[in-house]
Amino acid sequence: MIDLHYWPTPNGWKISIMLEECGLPYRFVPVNIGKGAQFSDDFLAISPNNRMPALVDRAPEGGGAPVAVFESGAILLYLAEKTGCFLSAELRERYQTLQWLMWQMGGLGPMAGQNGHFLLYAPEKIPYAIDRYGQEVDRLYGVLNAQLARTGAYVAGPDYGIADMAIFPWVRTHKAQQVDLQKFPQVQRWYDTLFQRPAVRRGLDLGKELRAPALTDEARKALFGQTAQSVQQGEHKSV
Ligand SMILES: N[C@@H](CCC(=O)N[C@@H](CS)C(=O)NCC(=O)O)C(=O)O
Repeated sequence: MIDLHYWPTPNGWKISIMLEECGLPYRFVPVNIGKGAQFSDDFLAISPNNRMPALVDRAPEGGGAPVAVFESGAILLYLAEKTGCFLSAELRERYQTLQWLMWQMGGLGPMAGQNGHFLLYAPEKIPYAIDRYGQEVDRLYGVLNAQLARTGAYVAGPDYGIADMAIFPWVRTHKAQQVDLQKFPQVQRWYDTLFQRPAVRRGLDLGKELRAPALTDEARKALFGQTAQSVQQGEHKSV
């Protein structure tokens, strides 16, 4: 059995979608990041970066002790290797997928995260930050659009895979990111295709009733203002 430590956010959806696509049985363990659950000792033991998602596989290949994995890109890889699904074994195809997975992890995810922060959560509107991240997100959508025009199908080629599952949840937030998908017809085409997949819908639905309509003061306190000192001294342990 797999334990999925999760909260319904874009990085969490990557893994709920993958688990649903693979049909693997799993148990959903909520990590309420708005209440500081990411700082509990039990969670930090499997995810020392105090971020979700994280996964514990209690029945790993070859047996032995449970395997714990944090970072959504590493978890997608782990599940692809465990199941043999959504990542080709052929060298060129495999690295097509891996490079787009890394593009999401190092580019689209962090940039869209900062874009969303300065648009939605920053206590004051800082035009330079909004322009800086908005422009980079716009550039990344352009790169994605051009790639999807080249493949005519999925991000890494003719087959759907873990790169699509990593990128889709962030594109799901395009409205909040103030990205107009009409500017990116290939992204729109791909987005609509993925959105029709029943497993994608089930993945997006996991824990949706837990999503808070707005950022509360308590959540702001748990999520923002973390420093090297505060995380080492357990200052955010509110639950
Ligand atoms: N690179 C990480 C990012 C994970 C991440 O940022 N998760 C957010 C929610 S989307 C989180 O757990 N935030 C808790 C916090 O900021 O303390 C991954 O892809 O797994």
